[in-house]
Parts: sequence; C-alpha cells; structure tokens
Amino acid sequence: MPKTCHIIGAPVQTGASQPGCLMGPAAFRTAGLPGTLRELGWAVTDKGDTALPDTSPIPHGNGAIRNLAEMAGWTSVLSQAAYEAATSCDLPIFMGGDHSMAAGTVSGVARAAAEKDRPLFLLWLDAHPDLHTLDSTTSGNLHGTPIAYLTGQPGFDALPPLAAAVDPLNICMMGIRSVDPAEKVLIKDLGITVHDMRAIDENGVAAPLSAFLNRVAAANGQLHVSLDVDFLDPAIAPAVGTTVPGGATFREAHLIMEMLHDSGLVGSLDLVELNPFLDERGRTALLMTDLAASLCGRRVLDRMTRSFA
Ligand code: NNH
Ligand code: MN
Ligand code: MN
Ligand code: MN
Repeated sequence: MPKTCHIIGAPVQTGASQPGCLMGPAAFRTAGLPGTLRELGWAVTDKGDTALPDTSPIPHGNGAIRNLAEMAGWTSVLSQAAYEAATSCDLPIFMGGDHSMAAGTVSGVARAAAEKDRPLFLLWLDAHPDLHTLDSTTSGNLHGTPIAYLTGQPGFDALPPLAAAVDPLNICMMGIRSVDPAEKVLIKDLGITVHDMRAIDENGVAAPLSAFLNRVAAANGQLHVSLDVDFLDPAIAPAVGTTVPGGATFREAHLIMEMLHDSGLVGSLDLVELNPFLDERGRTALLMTDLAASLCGRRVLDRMTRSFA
C-alpha cells in the first residue's frame, strides 16, 4: 500500500510585512510538488487551497499589530484542516503562506497527536524563532508570533483556544540567526533547544539533528517540521521577504531532509514564507519542492540521475 499524502494550500500573507506569499501554493504546484511526490511512490491528494472566512477587525492594545482578525480566522480554519488531514493520511504537507499559518497547522496536528496519546515534537527550521507575544512584537508582523501562541504564552485570547499546547521542551530550532531581545528571554525561560548558525558552523547539522530525533523516537513522539524559506541562504533561496545572510546551504538542508526521511518520524510538514513575487525564475520554489522530495524519500543519487539523464 502506498503511503498517503495530502497537500493543502494556505494562501496566507497577512502575517508578513510585504504581500506575495498568497501565491505560494500556486508556485509549489507549478514547481511540480504533487507529481514529484507521486514519482516517489506516494498516493497524493491535492486538497486545494483553504479559504479565509469573513472577519471583522480585532483591536489590540499593541498598536503595531496588523491583521489580527485575519490570523485568528486562518488559525481556526487551518487548525481544523490540519486536524482532519492528520487523522486521514500519513503525511499532510501545508503549502504556505507566511509563517503565521503555523498557528493553525501545528495546533491542528497537536490536537490529533494528543488524541493518539503521542507527544508532539516540533522541528523549526528558520532564521527566526517566531516567539513574539502580541505584547512584545514591535514589527507587528504576526508571522513572528506562532511559537508563542503554540506554547500557550499569555495574551493570545484573540486566537482560538488550544486543544493541546506544544511543550517547549519538545521544540528544536535550527538555523536561527535573527533574534529579537524579547524572544531571547523567552527561549531561555521556556528551555527551547536552539541550534543557531554559530552552533551549526561548529558542529554541522547531523549531530544535533540525530540527538533530537533520538529524543522523539524514545518518547514515541510524532514530529512536525516547519520549514521557513529564510532558513536557507538567500543566495540559493531569494524568494522571501525577510532574507538573513548566512543561512543553511543546499547540502545542509538536503541532509536534514534525508535524515528526517530515514527517521520515519515525520507526521506533517509546513513549507512557508515562499514569496514567488521575489523569486528568480522559480528557483526557490523548485528548491523547496526538492527539499520536500528529499523528506519524502528522494536521494541525492536520484537527483543526479534526473539532471544528467
Ligand atoms: N522577529 C521579526 C519580527 O518579529 C522577524 C520575523 N520574521 C520572520 N520570521 N520571517 O520567520 O518581525
Ligand atoms: Mn518563520
Ligand atoms: Mn524566518
Ligand atoms: Mn523584529
């Protein structure tokens, strides 16, 4: 029996400072994501794009915040869609959309994991920890807040209540290289594991990732992977509104995806922050699609065979 994958579009751009992520799901389809996974033997169902219900503005004391009602609406529909996908296929892939969508996708898969009595673990591949509360964000860009919401920090009453919060001790962040002061404090207080770029330069990606995967396996955990385009170096992945120099290389990113595949632990995946308006001849959409393919079992040798065939 082939493994089943649902791909779900989340055309969310209200959490980012500039428009364009709305086109992300279409770019992933254009880059051939569904067909690539089918070639690898997966039974893929494209569930189409999720739509935002009508919203009315939600005021907040922090005047910097923009589009809070939209984040609340997306969180509610995406959480339900993610819960349904997580309970009806082996691997839901959520095509974003800016990172505020993870408030919905991760809360939905967390609810499904809790019902199966399995702890949810979260691998956050990003230049940023996205750990602002609604009170601490100074940019007001809500894609900087999902981890604070998901771990149950106070002040998120405007968003749907969590069926199951994510234990901060079950979160591993890699690639981090842009952290705001309030986020730094919370990382320490909550005990989140962070392998910043300094650590990756010194240790590589394999050793810290293996250590985390061993913890997930020992706890019989289920793993959600959230891959932000800006985890990658802007030289290979320009299609993102928040480029930060010094990101992960092609080889580091592929190694992570291949190790994730080999672990057999990944239950769900976000592909986020792709802004096709900023891309160069689709190269970022193609790279993100290749990374998803590596997570789904494609090997470097297969890639080489394809490109030299
Ligand atoms: N910390 C910054 C902010 O809150 C950047 C967040 N932007 C991201 N996160 N792209 O992944 O505005
Ligand atoms: Mn992010
Ligand atoms: Mn980021
Ligand atoms: Mn900031």
